[in-house]
Amino acid sequence: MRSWSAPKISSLPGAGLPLRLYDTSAREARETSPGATARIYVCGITPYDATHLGHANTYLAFDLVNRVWLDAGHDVHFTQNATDVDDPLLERAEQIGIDWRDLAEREIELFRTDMEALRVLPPRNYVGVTEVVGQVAELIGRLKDKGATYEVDDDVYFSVAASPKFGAVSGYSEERMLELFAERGGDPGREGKRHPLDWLLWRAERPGEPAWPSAFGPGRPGWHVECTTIALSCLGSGFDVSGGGSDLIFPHHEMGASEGHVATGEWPFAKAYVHAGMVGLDGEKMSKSRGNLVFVSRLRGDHDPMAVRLALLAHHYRSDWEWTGDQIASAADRLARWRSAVELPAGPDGRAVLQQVRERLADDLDAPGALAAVDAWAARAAGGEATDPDAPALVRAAADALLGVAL
Ligand code: 5CA
Ligand code: ZN
Repeated sequence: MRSWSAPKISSLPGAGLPLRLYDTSAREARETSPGATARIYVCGITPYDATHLGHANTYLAFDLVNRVWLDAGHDVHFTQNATDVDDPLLERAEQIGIDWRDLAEREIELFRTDMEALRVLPPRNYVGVTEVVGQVAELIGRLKDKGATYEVDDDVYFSVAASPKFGAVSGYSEERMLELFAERGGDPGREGKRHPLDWLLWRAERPGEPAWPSAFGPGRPGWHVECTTIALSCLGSGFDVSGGGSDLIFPHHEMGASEGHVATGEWPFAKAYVHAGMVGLDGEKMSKSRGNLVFVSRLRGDHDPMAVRLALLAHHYRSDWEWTGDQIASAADRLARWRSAVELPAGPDGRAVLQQVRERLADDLDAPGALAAVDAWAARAAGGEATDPDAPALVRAAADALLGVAL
């Protein structure tokens, strides 16, 4: 499917630093060590509603990963899916009386526009699940050949007993897994399953639902196997980072890793699992199903998209935080201060601020620390420190290339 347009990235002098990221499966921060090409898969939207600030926050975190790797001299191969056929999408389409394909297309297009406005670098492969249903069925066939699947009525399940690595990503207890599985689209109580945590790979056709032909009869992919298929076919196993919000740790990334491992015999499926915190509103996680959403499209109608970007970057990507209306005003102030400072004929040492921004971002994406470094420079420039005539242009370039903020 069409990706979105790439913003131009300013070039910077010198070289960036190796990136350390908190890896959920290692339960500590570790240095990423990509080859010449760094490979990253970031789970995309389920396109039944507009992009909210929680989504944007997650995608900005991985945009920083992309930018830090580029700055360190890597080519970045970034892949993202769109879950363009799934229960919530079908339900919403039915509710509002439009074709599910039209709903998905409309929301994906709005998502592209939002990502462009926020200057998020586009994926090299932007893949809708409906484009790869045949490949998903093939992967399920491979899992079947390994004896990892069984059927309940005509639905195909993955047998958790077939996965020696199950639990390695989240490290959660079985009790916690069962709780989250029930909350997040799983069916622990379904009769006929061998283990409550076994998960759906292929959902047999139901009346009125879309279906594709397959070796297991007509139906559609289960959720986790879509991402496993797309990641394997675009990036191959052992890719550098699998990313998403922390609500994807379990079951999604846990189950996807097991599928990848059993299908290929290779481990790790991803070298690091990286998760962004949840953005809330009024004490609850911002989510489409709860309806407590602040849409990017609405916010950027009233404010400079660069202020929206700065408002999100003001929080560390791993923290859970609450959106409040005043945050956009302080981000707009910050943007104005930075913009005036880079218009000055000179400022304090620009190389020093570039080094600080690089260091802060390389340290598990400390964006608030990077913002503080630019704040301090801008304040000194505004106060009349003018030792370096190259500094304004260099700070402008650093804000653009590393933080994605066009001044
Ligand atoms: N299509 C699946 C992934 S394969 C999905 O989770 N879609 S989603 O539309 O629900 O979420 C898209 C991305 O935004 C996911 O990475 C999810 O973890 C993240 N996300 C969802 N809600 C929030 C939130 N409130 N705060 C931060 N990130 C969120
Ligand atoms: Zn996914």
